[in-house]
Amino acid sequence: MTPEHLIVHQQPAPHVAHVQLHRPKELNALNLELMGELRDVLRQLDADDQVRAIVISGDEKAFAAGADIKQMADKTAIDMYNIDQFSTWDTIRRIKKPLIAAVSGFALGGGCELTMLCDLIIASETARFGQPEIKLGIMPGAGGTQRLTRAVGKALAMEMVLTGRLLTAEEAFQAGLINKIVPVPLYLQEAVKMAATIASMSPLAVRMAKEAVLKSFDTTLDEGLQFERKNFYLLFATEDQKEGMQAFVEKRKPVFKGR
Ligand code: CO8
Repeated sequence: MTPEHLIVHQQPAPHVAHVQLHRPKELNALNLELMGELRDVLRQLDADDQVRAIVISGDEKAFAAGADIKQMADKTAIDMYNIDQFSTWDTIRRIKKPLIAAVSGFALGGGCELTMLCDLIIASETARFGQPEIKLGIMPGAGGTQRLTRAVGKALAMEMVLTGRLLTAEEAFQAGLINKIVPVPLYLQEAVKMAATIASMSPLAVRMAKEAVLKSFDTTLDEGLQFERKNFYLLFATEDQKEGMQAFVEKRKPVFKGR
């Protein structure tokens, strides 16, 4: 079924897909329908051998201004419990291919949390990152207290979560939240370029490397090192490892096939 709140741009670069959040009048506020569509589209792209990296963007004014406040306003705790919206987020967390957020304008609340669920963040100069839920009498619920703290440290995370202060792109970059800042007309192009670079690598190596980096968030150093080592050894079972090393020796570009 064609999604209503997303636009899927096929192949802006070889083996790259681009999913655009598309509720422009609501600053791409993440209602349940949009998040359900995003989960389904990402699952399809994850299963598509032609896709090796996925860019997620909004538009120039907003990546996403958060969860849809109007949809949540009159919900009870039991409604929220029954809706169980975070199972959608858990599914997105398990997407194996690299996700690159291309952010311009507002990335607030759930929008900021969605960028942090991605593996890399490219921002325009106008990007603003924040967790302003405290101003609504709630708190972040989709990883904002956990991923933000791991990314920027306790002092800044506390300030953002407890006061709702937004970070400029420059502050987000200085704090280590994002990878790169570019002028507004280039933010999407730059994210696609980053995705294309990743898509030119061995997809199996990319997948196992992503897995290993993410593992570092929820395990001990000892277990993480064991996990890394197993993935490292496993890659020597791939044709791509033979091709990558042979190409280096022969001074040519490797052609990775994902086997
Ligand atoms: N939800 C619903 N509608 C929104 C949202 C939102 N989060 N943000 C903006 N809109 C709507 C506005 O109501 C307005 O609609 P209308 O024209 O019908 O009045 C339209 O988008 C344009 O917005 P503004 O007129 O307010 O635009 P401004 O440029 O003046 O201001 C701001 C932009 C500063 C971004 C402002 O809109 C704002 O403060 N938005 C709310 C930001 C916010 O508080 N986000 C956190 C939401 S709570 C949350 O994310 C919880 C996360 C945990 C669960 C995650 C599950 C997805």
